[in-house]
Amino acid sequence: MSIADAASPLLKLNLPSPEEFRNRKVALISGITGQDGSYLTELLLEKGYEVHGIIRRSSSFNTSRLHHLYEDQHERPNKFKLHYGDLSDSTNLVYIIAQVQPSEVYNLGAQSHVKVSFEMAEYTGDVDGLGTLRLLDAIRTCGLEKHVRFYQASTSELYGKVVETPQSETTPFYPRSPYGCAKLYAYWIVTNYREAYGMYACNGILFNHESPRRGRTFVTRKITRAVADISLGKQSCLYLGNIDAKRDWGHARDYVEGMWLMLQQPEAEDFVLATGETHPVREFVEKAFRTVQVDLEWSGEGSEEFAKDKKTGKVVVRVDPRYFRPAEVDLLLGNPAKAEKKLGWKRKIDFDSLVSEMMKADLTASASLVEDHN
Ligand code: NDP
Ligand code: GDR
Repeated sequence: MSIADAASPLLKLNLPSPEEFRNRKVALISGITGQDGSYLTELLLEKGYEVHGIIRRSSSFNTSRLHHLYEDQHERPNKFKLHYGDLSDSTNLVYIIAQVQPSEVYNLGAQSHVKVSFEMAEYTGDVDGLGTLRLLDAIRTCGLEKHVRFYQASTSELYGKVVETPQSETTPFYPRSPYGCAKLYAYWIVTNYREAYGMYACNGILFNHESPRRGRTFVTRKITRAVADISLGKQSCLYLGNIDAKRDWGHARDYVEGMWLMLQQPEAEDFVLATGETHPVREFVEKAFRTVQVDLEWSGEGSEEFAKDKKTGKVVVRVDPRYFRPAEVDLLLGNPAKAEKKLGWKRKIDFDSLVSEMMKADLTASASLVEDHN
């Protein structure tokens, strides 16, 4: 009697050597419709890759961030393809991997909202944790584990409760949400598959990164949209949760370049991408209002805190405990020294430029909506 070898592939695809395979430059992105997916697609198409993305079937339009790239495809056909799929569906992932035969896989797909993960803990664990395992196993099932380079969207949420600052690749993890716990599983399964099966698999431990394409329920975008609407008289007040939380905020465009760099190294390693600066939510709010010539005056304390426009005396910001989290990550501050040294990566866009770019985009969008309705 013999026991089957857990490391042997199920499918035997007719493959060239790993070196020849890499020259094909075919990328597969899960989470392609998200903020990072759209910037990464732009970057890879510019670099001459054929880009494939996994999209979820949705009753509403979910490819708005990719629209401009799709249009471009009339000029460069066959370079960009979307496939219906889901990180909760193993068979579907095996099918996509076998069909696309990617040389690089970027696993960006996730239920990525920390507050929502408290309400949808099991789902978040399934997609963000087990979904990563499913994608890794789909690669192995196809016998591509020595051919594919794998990027995992790990996160500074792994650090959670402050153990040390600044946080680096060697800082111990202490996640504070179902999202953080699911991503911790994903982090370790990536590490395990690298060690067990010799896969080129990396964790990019990325600190918060934002842009005009940031989802509207994350705090930065919620602020810039509201400030734009308030300045145009379309909204009266912005309601926020913990305005004392501090984050290390960079720009998504810089961070996707770091993802790509991680997959171009001689050996797979994990890297922190961060700016090395931290700012409270309150400061983001103040900076955003300043771009529309509003100075704030804060009053009250804790859940009673609010801010008035100094000129008009109107209350334009209020704390609303509904947005507090059952457990909070108070302070994130990353140390990107390893990425700077080994990848030659450095963020280019600073905090002030990030706020002003987001504000400009939301002012334009809000103003054009006014016209549409008129
Ligand atoms: P977004 O929330 O903007 O995008 C998430 C993507 O995942 C969307 O394309 C979404 O599809 C897709 N997705 C959600 N559920 C599933 C599923 N069940 N199967 C397949 N795809 C799914 O996130 P970001 O672009 O900001 O982040 C990208 C990744 O990086 C995420 O994994 C996130 O957790 C991680 N990360 C993000 C950081 C940040 O600051 N932005 C920092 C560190 C890590 P749909 O459009 O249909 O909803
Ligand atoms: P985060 O981002 O939880 O860091 O996760 P988010 O923008 O949601 O929150 C940042 C901080 O702001 C505080 N906050 C509020 N947050 C939201 N969303 N809405 C509010 O009204 C509000 N008021 C205050 C939060 O409490 C928190 O402290 C993001 C996601 O992109 C993750 O996927 C990623 O892994 C991490 O960044 C790094």
